[in-house]
Amino acid sequence: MISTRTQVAIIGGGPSGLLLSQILHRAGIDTVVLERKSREYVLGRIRAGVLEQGLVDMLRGAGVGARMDREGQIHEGFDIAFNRERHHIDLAGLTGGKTVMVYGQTEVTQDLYEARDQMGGIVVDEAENVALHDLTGDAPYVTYEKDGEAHRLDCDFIAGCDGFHGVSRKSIPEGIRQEFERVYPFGWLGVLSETPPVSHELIYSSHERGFALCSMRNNNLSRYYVQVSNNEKVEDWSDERFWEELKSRLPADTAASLVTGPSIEKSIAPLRSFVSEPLSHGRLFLAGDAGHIVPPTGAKGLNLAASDVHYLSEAFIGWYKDGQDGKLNSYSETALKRIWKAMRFSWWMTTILHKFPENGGFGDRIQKTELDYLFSSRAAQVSLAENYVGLPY
Ligand code: RFL
Ligand code: PHB
Repeated sequence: MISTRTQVAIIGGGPSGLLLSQILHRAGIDTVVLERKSREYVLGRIRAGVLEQGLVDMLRGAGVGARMDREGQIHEGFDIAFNRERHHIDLAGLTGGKTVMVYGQTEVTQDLYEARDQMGGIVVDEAENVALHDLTGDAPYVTYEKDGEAHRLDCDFIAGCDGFHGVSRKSIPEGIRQEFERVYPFGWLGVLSETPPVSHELIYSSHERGFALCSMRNNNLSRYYVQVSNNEKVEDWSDERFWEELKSRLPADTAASLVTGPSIEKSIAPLRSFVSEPLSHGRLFLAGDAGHIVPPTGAKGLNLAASDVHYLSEAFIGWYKDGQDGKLNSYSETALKRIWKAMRFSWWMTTILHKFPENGGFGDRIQKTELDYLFSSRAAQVSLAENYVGLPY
């Protein structure tokens, strides 16, 4: 058994774990990140694309904002397509100038890995059989295997940043953990293609055939999604079939100007709302997808991971610098308040824009009326916009 020690052991090298490690390192707090997959695998995952101002500021503050500021796109609004028309949501005008940044999660993760390497941060990849021990005592530790050798990592605290399928959440005893969940009867089939985006802003489309989203990564890289039922298989979706389906769900003039091309990535993501409470247990603290999942409709998953990391890094810094445990004790409650607001918003965006097979006549009318009301009411648009650009933290 090889034994080492750190102050904060971080499980998971996704955006939550890497950002937490970067912020703590800059504050003089020692961390080790344990990641189950290879770096190549982590950097190959295509996920989020929309960053709130809060995350943008955090990345800049952590010294990892330079490439984002060069290559990212600031978006002042987006469109909702409905009934063959596009309605503009003027985020900046409705929120007193607030905007979002379109910059891929893949790029954020790459920038964080580079910064960790430059600062000599330790990220152990392909760490297998990670297990958490003695969470409720003063001396927790983590065991894992790397290249066939057993390791033990002693620490003061463990940050569980290992996503929805990780081990950290499951290390909280079942009697203490409460889970709240809604699984939707559909998923998103996503395609990445090296084609110019159909519009310079995002288009969320509500259509009787189902939801569609036109997004992007840069001027020659587009990201498109269509709602599919839960039993669809990605192998059954040729590129041709995908483009036809996407076009059928967009207003005719938008569909006519869509440039298609070969997909360079294609995958189906199920949609789910999920919260595990509390987010801490003894010396274990959960952040990001390890503690909660939102459907991607509101573009909130990565941004919620960032606000968790903000609260958690402040709490650790308070403990190490000032000997204060107040923010550690209140971390779960503080983070959950913001999480539930994003849960509500993501659920609502999902509800108004997707086709729900079980809706029935009444449900369909209410859904159409939600959109009618939204397009005709500035108050409703202000509410959408303030949530989309991100509630303060
Ligand atoms: P991650 O990214 O899942 O990273 C967790 C890491 O932990 C590792 N791991 C383990 N490591 C060690 N031991 C174990 N036992 C482990 N088990 C797991 C994993 O390999 C992984 O590297 O969680 P994190 O860091 O909390 O980040 C969360 C975000 O990735 C996620 O919320 C977003 O991608 C969600 N999301 C979006 N969020 C937004 O804010 N804006 C968007 O526009 C947006 N679009 C999306 C999305 C998610 C999507 N999918 C595929 C779920 C679009 C899609 C299609
Ligand atoms: C994306 O570009 O992947 C994306 C954008 C907005 C969303 C979800 C995903 O709401």
